[in-house]
Amino acid sequence: MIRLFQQHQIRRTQDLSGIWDFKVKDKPEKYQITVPGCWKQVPALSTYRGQGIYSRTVVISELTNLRLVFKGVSHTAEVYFDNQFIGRHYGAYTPFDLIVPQVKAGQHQLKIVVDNRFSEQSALHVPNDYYTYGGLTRGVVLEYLSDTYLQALTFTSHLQADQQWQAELTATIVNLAAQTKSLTLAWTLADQRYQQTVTLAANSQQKFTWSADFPEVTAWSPQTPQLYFLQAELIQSAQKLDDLIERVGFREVTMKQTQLLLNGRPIFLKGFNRHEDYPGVGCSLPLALMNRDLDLLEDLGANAVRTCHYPNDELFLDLCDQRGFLVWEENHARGLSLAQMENPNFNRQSAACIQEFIPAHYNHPSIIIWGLLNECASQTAIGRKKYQKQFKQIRQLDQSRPVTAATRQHFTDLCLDLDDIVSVNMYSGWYDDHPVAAQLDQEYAWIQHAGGDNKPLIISEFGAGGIYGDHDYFAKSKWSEERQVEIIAANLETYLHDERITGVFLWQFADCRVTEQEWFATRPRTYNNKGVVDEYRRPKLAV
Ligand code: ADA
Repeated sequence: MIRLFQQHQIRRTQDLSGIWDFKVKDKPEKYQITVPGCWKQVPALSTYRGQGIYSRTVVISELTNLRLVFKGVSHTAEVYFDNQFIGRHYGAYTPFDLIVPQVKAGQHQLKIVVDNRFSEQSALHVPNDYYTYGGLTRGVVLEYLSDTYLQALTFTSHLQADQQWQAELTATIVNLAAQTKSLTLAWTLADQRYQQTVTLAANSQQKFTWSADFPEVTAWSPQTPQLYFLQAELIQSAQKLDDLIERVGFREVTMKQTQLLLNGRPIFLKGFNRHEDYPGVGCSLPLALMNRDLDLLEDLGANAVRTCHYPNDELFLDLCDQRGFLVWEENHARGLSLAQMENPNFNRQSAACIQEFIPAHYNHPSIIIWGLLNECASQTAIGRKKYQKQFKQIRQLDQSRPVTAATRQHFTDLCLDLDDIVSVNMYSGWYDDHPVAAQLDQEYAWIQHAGGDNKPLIISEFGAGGIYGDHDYFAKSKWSEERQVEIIAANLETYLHDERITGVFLWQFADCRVTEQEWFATRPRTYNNKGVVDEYRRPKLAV
């Protein structure tokens, strides 16, 4: 399953989830492996970093253009169809698709060589305070495409002065044929219909728009997460050629001075940072465990999640849409130094990640903030140029959401003027041994002069390590559950009662695995232990 709703009623699709053949490159052993999944599920491969080969046959029932959709391969994929190389993709956390034209009916061979090694070639996947797993970690789908097909739909809603909703819609249509095509594009949304004639030149791609008022709809909000199906169909001489369905919510995110507004009303974000990680399944959580995480977050009183530090599986975003969670979704990057940002592949790989995830996730009403470059070199002039570039690229792709970058360059950050929302990671009581309120006051005073005045302020990380089961009632030494409680409580008491703050994201929801060699010395058990639940979601005292 790749989405929580059906995206096509006309286009034929085949979910390739299941058991695939797998082997490690240049080794004879063969395994039967689950897709989606990480190869660490196989006991013999639980720490393997290298190249792995996934293969399976697919049966095609009629001559067709075939589209292969990969929701996430960690971290580099080379795809072969009937032993012909058809494409390559870098980056574990963004979807990509490949088209094989005019495939004949019958059996065909699909092979994907997956690589999760760190090297100069990889600027974003580096040894880090989370783990880069290997595998076809998110869903894979095969689609039968007509020559002319709907590539994407976007939906943007706006609350007008009379409190009525208006929406701007776009459809991107591709014509693979060598002739011009004239078709009908039929839209349906919230019981309204609209049709237009569209003409596409041979081998072209074009955008078409529809804009309308929707006086009867219910707004999407955490209290009423009302969703609507947006459907577009391509019709030629009464024959339906293709369709695409998106699930959307009418909601608007704006800012008024230091406030963040949802549908015109101020909101306060009570959030957690969450990594996609779970023992046994790595980053490839099945739906049941994703949903359980949201149950636990709801139980903790949270209304928001930050997808630190990369775009998430769309199934998780679908759940957030459905359950009314507010999401800060982030471009892939964590703690990159200036030298790492100067990797010759950094600009290209970052731009590709943004180019892939923002359009793919644009329609999720739950996403209310885009984030970028968590704790990278924002204190340097060269770093600033790279921040500027990413802010610009995101804003070109989406003007409807605020953009922010979480910083820990206290008093030296050069990029606060670029933010729509200022976001600071504060570890008072853990790394920094000073009183929470006094530190916040100093930070606040600096922000006002560093380009962050009159903007909403979010404490995007705060927290403390606590090892599940480690108790030290009297001394409350660091790493004990008692000390973790004390530090989190002191931070929360300050932030939740301070009117200058628009939201908090606790670091972190659950303990997550880290890259071993580079991180073990400061990360007992080779886990980042700042979760309020451990990796199995067993509650610590902090809960
Ligand atoms: C940073 C970083 C997190 C995590 C955290 C920590 O703020 O953004 O990914 O590494 O520190 O635990 O130190």
